[in-house]
Amino acid sequence: MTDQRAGRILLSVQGFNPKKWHELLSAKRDVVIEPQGESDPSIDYAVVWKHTPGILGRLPNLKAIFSIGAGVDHIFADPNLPDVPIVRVVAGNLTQHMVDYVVWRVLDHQRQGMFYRSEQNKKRWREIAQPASPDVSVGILGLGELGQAAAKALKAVGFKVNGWTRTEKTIEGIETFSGEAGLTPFLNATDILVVLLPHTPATEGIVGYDLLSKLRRDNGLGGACLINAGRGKLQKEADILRALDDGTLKEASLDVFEEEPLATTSPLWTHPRVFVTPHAAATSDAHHLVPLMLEQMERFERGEPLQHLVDRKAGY
Ligand code: NDP
Ligand code: OXD
Repeated sequence: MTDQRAGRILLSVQGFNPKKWHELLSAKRDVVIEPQGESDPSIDYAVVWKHTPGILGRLPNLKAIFSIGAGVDHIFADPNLPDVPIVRVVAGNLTQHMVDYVVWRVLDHQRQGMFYRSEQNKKRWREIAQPASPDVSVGILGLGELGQAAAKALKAVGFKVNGWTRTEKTIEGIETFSGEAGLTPFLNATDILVVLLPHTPATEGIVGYDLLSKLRRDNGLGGACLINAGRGKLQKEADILRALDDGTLKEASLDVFEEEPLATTSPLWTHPRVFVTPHAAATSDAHHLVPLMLEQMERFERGEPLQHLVDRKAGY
């Protein structure tokens, strides 16, 4: 019966239980989790998160790959990736979650949340400076879907906002910098750094000691703060710890890590000025994302172009 339905899907996921994804996708289409044999011509689409490397190369009629996340580094990790369009997640619900996370963490650093939580534990009644938002400059590395939405929300709260991108951009109310030449002036004008870059060969390890040392420390917050919700491979954790311990960095909020899950032995877990979340800033929700993926497949089958395509050359 179900064989009559168009466009069979391979669902290949590692790292979480894809039961919900399977349930929702298979309500409309045939879904398999393993190709049949060495070459499976029956599959049209792949929906993936950290798929088994090489598996997509066994699908000679594959028409498009759908990433379960906004980031696609997990797809490019496959050395045998077939040359078909890659669609990434762009969705209002995911963007809103990221905006909420960024605004939460920026406000916590601005309002000295780490200091006050520690004071409360000691039952100490002591006030320290909390500069108003217009006196704090937030710099966002990456002004894409998520970075721009976060920038607008922070601007609406009252913060000064800067952004850094690969290509030049003009965005009302945001001071923009681009390319290698723009990075140092961007950092020199930033009190709280928010990282919302994709992980590509060009961005790997960018958040190291050298970058952190260029942030503005002589500010009303009492030092520079880091928030990384992009990817763990963007950061060098040993450098972050060194920067925290020598005063280059005051505090950090980290949602992503070089290796996930973060090892229980990592000193980041217990560092008094580090706030850890388990890659939970903006989780892909099957209920919101499956309808968007199915809609894209239908559009494609009607001969319309796919949306939110990844630029293979840029890697994001
Ligand atoms: P986009 O592709 O829309 O935006 C990426 C931004 O990064 C663009 O502004 C781009 O510049 C900039 N950029 C890329 N490479 C460079 C470079 N070499 N130098 C300077 N700027 C660069 O991505 P999204 O905003 O949708 O997502 C960003 C990342 O957030 C994802 O790749 C993913 O890793 C992460 N993420 C994390 C989640 C979590 O829960 N922690 C959830 C969702 C996403 P330009 O504008 O010039 O192209
Ligand atoms: C994503 C993520 O890329 O969840 O969407 O990290």
